[in-house]
Amino acid sequence: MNALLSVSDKTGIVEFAQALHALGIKLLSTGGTAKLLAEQGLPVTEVAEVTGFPEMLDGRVKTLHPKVHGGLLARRDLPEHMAALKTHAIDTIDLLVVNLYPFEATVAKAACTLEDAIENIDIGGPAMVRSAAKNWKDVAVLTDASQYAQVLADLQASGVVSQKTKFALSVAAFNRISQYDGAISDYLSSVQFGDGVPEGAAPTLDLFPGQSNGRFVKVQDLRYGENSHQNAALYRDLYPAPGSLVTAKQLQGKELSYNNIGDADAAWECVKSFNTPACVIVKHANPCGVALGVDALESYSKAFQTDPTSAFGGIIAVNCTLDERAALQMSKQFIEVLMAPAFTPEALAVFKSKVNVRILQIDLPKGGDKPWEQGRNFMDMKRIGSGILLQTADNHELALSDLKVVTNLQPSAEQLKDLMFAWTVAKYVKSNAIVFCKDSMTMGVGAGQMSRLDSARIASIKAEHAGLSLKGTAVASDAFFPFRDGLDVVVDAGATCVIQPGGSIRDQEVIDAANERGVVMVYTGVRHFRH
Ligand code: 93A
Repeated sequence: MNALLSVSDKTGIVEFAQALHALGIKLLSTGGTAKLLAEQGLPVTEVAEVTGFPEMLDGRVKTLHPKVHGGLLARRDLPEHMAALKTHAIDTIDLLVVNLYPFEATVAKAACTLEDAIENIDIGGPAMVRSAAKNWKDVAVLTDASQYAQVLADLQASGVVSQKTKFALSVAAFNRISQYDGAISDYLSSVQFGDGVPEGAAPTLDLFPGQSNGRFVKVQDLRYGENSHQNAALYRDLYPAPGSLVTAKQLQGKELSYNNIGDADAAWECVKSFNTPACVIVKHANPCGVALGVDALESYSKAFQTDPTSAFGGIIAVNCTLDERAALQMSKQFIEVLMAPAFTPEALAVFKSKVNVRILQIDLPKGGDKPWEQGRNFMDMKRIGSGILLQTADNHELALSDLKVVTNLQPSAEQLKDLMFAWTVAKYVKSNAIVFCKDSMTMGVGAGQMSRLDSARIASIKAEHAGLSLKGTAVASDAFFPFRDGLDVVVDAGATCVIQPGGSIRDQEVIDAANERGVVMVYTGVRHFRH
């Protein structure tokens, strides 16, 4: 039996080689490994001696040779294979021990250059591992020192490595190669995406728009997760969409927490839906105030009024330049995160002393037809016990022409505007969502209730607490009213027009109620559940 040993991490290799030698197994090895084994008095043949080629190109070509790969890949059960080995004077290699150049450890070092990383990409090692792992029935392939004991136990017990062990080793080998290649791809992608773009390389974003393919790369470890006993990290798409939160530049403030990032994303996704100045304030992943205005100041002031209590410690996003006037107004409240596409120097100066406020500058998406061009995801995912739920993202955008008026009363132009605004906001509110709006401002938000009726009641109560009148408001419901009771609650509160998907078996009951109460109702034909 012949064993080829070629390891970068030499932990335990001498003892393992001694045990193999004691079992009568012939040892082949590459430069550094061979030297170490020979120093320990072990009889070892250099691969260069077997191939008849010296290691060349600074060691880049050591084992890439038919004498090595033939010995690994030949099927012992096929006479033609064995005959071919004989013709070319190739010996079988029955046991392969390889661990790879330390790519992961190299790039983890702060001082690592692109050249260091490239030199630590192992080519010959993975090639041998793949050959051996493919031919697992005949070759045992060890890719980690933790596997030495089991292989020795097999050999000492029966003189061979069991089929069960060999198959497990083959699976582990392919897993290791996949992990290794993943680390290389992640690192090089980060270099291309980040500041370390090699001279002459085109920026990633224009090269492969939207080709994320479900690959994620780690951005950073987070201090903790949703709660302090949970570990967490932030990953981003390999090729993030321009205008998405992960492309943000943090201009000041403490490190973002897990919850900060989740809430900031909810606020940013909502605020970028509007193409006139808008402000969104988020708490616990739900908008607690959304408004349009002539500028950042006006939209913020309106959004704040919706629910000043909840806005405390909130996440604020605007989709326009944040100037000094807006900054002065905002600085009166406790803010966790502040986001805008641009800040005036005077606005930034306002927050200079408030070192805890995390300020993020995020470019708005370029705009275009594709979700990616709008900074949107293609796919949504949700973890469940031992599984993952995948769906295409909810990127539906309602056009005025999609609306169907189902009541005797027709909406006025103003009502239509508020209905469209309310509908856009409702899309970002957790279900069941009920959103009262007037004059392009949220007046009451009911979120995340198990019954639509309760969401409607909560939205009204919140408006009352904020001292807002719901008289003449527009209401959006993210899904249909199953009964007329929900409609009655919002009309009792003062709503005069309602937007909802329709589609309940009791639609007629709800339409009749709307006509009876003298309000406008329009259908969208789509719903926006968000959980
Ligand atoms: O430079 S390589 O990509 N080319 C090769 O042909 C090759 N063969 C083995 N790297 C190669 N190796 C790697 O060398 C092994 O994967 C192992 O990590 C390392 C062991 O080298 P040494 O025995 O000289 O310390």
